[in-house]
Amino acid sequence: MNEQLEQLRLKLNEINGELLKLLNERAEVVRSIGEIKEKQGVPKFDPVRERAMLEELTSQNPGPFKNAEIKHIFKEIFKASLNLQEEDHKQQLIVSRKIQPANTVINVKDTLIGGSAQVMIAGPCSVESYEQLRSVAAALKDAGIKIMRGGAFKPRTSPYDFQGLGIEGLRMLKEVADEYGLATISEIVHPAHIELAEQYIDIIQIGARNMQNFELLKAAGEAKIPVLLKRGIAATLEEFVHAAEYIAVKGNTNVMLIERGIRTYEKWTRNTLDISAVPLLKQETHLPVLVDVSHSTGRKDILLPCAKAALAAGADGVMVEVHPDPQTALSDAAQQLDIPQFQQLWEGIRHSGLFKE
Ligand code: PRE
Ligand code: MN
Repeated sequence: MNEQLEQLRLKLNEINGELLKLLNERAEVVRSIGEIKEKQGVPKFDPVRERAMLEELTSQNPGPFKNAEIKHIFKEIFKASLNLQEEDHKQQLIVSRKIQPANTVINVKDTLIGGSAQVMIAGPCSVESYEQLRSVAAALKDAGIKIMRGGAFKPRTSPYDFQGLGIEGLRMLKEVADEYGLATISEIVHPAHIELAEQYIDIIQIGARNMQNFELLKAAGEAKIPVLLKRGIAATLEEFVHAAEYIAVKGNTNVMLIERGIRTYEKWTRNTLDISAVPLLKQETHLPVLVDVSHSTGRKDILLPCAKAALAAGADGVMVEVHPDPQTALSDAAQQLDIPQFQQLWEGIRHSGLFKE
């Protein structure tokens, strides 16, 4: 009995081998068809052809498999074949690791982002006054932090909320950053302001609400300075990466991606920090990946564990909002750290053993 079973199984092994060979032979033919379709510019998926094959197969089917089962099996074969054709001709993005295996390392006033060291970017949500900027700049300088953020153009949920100081805010940011030897990052919201930004700031931020503002992305692609692209509040990683591609394809490949939380049903945080975005973006692209712990959480009390998680997940840096007197801040008052809280966070990060300097 056992011997008979053994014999039958040996026979099945042989048939499996034959099927495997045939399936792969079929796959080679499918690939050749894919080449022709690609040259002719016709779609790879051909439902009419698939239906004709299924009809022919079922009309010839001697059993014992029922027609429904034969259809099911062959549909799977067609699906795998189509995948093969699409995979062969998939458009590779400039920002993808397949095109460039090595990390893009961005030099911002001699601070390298995306290399072996991780960076901290900090500063107020909005530029409000010289006094405010100087307090933060002095604290950053003391802490050895080289890049200061500060918003001058603020796309706010309500048109009645503080909209930022605009170009004057950029001027103030530059003046104070120069005094303290810091590099700056600020959001730009209008394509016409990109050239102006180059005069005042070191990194252009494109905000979450503008992640798919394609004209702005194209304009940033013409800029000579790096771009920090924030993930949209409801953007998939696929959309995020394609938004970065809009910038890269125009010639500016100095693009950094920043996860800033996505919208979910959770209310205990302002947004939900998608930590899996970090390793996925690092895997799929060669761009530096950062995490904005302030906007993703909207809170002050869980920044250290979130920053540690980001660094452990392979982020190239962390961004946080700091204000000398958060209660009076003109935007994002609830989430900005005061200077002692910031210093405590920074100590915690540096002593965690996770921050590579
Ligand atoms: C094939 C693959 C995908 C199409 O949807 C239809 C058929 C197949 O696997 O048989 C081959 C093919 O591309 C074709 O015959 O045009
Ligand atoms: Mn803010």
